[in-house]
Amino acid sequence: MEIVIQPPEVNTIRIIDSHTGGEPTRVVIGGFPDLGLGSIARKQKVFQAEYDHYRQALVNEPRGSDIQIGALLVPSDDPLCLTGVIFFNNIGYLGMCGHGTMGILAVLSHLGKINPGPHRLDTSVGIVTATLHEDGSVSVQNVPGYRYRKQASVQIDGEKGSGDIAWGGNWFFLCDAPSIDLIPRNTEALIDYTWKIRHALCAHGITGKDGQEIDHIELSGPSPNSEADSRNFVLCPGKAYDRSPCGTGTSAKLCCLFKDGKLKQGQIWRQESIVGTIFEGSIKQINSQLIPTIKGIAFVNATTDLILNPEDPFCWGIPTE
Ligand code: PYC
Repeated sequence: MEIVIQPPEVNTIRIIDSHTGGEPTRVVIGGFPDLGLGSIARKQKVFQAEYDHYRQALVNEPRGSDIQIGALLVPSDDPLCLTGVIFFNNIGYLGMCGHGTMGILAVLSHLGKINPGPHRLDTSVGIVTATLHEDGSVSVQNVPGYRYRKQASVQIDGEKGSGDIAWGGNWFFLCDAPSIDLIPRNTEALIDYTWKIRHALCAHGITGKDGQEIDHIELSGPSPNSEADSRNFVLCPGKAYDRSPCGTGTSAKLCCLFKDGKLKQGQIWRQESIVGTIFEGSIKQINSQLIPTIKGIAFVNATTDLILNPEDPFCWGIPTE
């Protein structure tokens, strides 16, 4: 299917914005340079090497903000896939993005390009199947997840702490919340705390598989909402926190719960975010693989053509470094 819709003018990029549980996704549907042929991972490398200034123009200030996630739709080599997608943020690129995948389906439905049912999307870390339901909600069957290390030790503020290291399409360090309540009023303290964990992991060479950087930190705690099983706070790579319960973070959490015998196959886990939005998650085991599915809903809130004016000193965003 041809998703790309060219904007009417050169030097414009056509985007559609949405949010999923409060977390924004900016889907790029036209006006982006051709990234050539090959896998999504290869196209992502070309994006990074040759067009990183487009990433900055799309998600950084003055057009975006630190919390903005971008999703560039690109053709997939796999004829069974609806589209390929490259996810990016204020500092770089993401493997998978759960809330962003829900946003893409909401956008394609808004454009009349898809009907309810399952749709395969090709990401740089593998194929996911996202099902659009009649009520607009979306279930994302993610790439296989796993717990890489149980209760890895790390010094946080001179005190010994520990957490699980797990893959859910991105790398996560998952630990219990400290004595700071997981409520919006405490976001600054929670950012400080999780940023210290992030630095401690780097300083002590604690990584995911094959030395991959753990760039998301997920705190879990009780929820004041009796409908949720837990509330989380997820620090994203560029120091923004996820307003949604984080699809890949929830996937990583489901794998840990399953391994600890706290969640059975098919059992629903209701993961709440710091702002009170919920994803429903479940896990199934196929042979030795754990396949997480997460369900939520995204709302389209803007359709825009961004203008790339060479006279504008911040045409390519305000530099972040
Ligand atoms: O939903 O997977 C997610 C996600 C990753 C970063 C922000 N949201």
